[in-house]
Amino acid sequence: MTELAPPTRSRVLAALRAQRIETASWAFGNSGTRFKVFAQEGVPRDPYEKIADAATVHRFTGVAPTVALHIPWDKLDDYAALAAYAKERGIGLGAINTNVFQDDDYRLGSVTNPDPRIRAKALAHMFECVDIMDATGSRDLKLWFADGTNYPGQDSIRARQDRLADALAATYERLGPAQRMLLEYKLFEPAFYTTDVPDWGTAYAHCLALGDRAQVVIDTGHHAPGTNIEFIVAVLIRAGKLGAFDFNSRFYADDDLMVGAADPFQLFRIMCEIVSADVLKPEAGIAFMLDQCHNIEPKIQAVIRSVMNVQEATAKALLVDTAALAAAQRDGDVLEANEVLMDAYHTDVRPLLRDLRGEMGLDPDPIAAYKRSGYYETVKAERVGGEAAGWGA
Ligand code: PSV
Ligand code: MN
Ligand code: MN
Repeated sequence: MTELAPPTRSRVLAALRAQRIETASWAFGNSGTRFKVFAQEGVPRDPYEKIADAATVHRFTGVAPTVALHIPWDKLDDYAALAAYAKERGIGLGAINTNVFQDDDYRLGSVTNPDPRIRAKALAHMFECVDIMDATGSRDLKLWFADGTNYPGQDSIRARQDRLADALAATYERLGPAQRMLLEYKLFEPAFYTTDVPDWGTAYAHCLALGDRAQVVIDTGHHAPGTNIEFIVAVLIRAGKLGAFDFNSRFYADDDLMVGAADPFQLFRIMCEIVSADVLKPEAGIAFMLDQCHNIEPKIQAVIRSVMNVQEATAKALLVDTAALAAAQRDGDVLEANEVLMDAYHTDVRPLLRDLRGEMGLDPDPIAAYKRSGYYETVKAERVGGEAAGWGA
């Protein structure tokens, strides 16, 4: 990398130092496809051990100070005790994810189910998750609904939207003043004909009707191939409705592979929208979370790598020469504008990130440091005969 001018260098380093990436508890447990879950040694046996793994990621990266929970995968009697344990380990508890998709009752949907008894059960779970947020001090309630239909005529599309709106409104009412509701969309799966929240437009329309504390989650794996995700990012930022990302990468559908693995250029383009709108800083309120499954690769190491991938894309976005870009755009110089962006993308930012880690008192190479630490060998020896609930359960 050519030498950066000192003001640029300190601006970029300050932004990277302030960056926050939230890990997910379920990334540390066993997961797989519908064909096979490959069990790994040393996986956490309970939410406490997942927290310990998340704290390990933070210890080596310095920018992942919170971990999201999924209920009931992380069900406990005492969430305040879990929050205290996390604090002891140097991290906090992040978003609370609801789970209204893994129960036989939800065959025809949860909050959009035609049966009012099932809808009430799903709503009660959402309220329970807000109670958990009260105990953990979490700011965000994250909602993803597997609801939809498989066959034309199976149910009324409009009636299901009405039921969804009712459940969201009741949950929104239950939130405290410092709490937010984040609504995630997904094109398809498990429903194959209609999905009740299939796209950002539907999520946006519901959030708009609810109020300021309802915002949209962009899961990068939840779109049709070829979708321009950075366009969605730009539109939602402009509307003040981008609440969070679930980062992961995909080659085909909702692959949940490591972010930045399939398409690092897409991740860069997304981060360019974030940086250019000045919403990278935590105070801007956008949560950058990982929602991934590490089916065949070592999990903690994969989460560390994912954090580093996000940092690399962010560093490149921060290096875009904004003055040169603005001038090229003003002049209508299409190729020059594109080249300014590509120059930043092609910069090798790894030395800069190594320097950042050094300045933060971290090992410049988090993966090597993690491997040297012997953490995995220790937990492998300790954690025998168990497997935490999660996708693999
Ligand atoms: C659904 O595919 C999803 O992306 C939602 O965020 C779930 O809560 C999550 O996966 C669990 O991995
Ligand atoms: Mn997700
Ligand atoms: Mn998903």
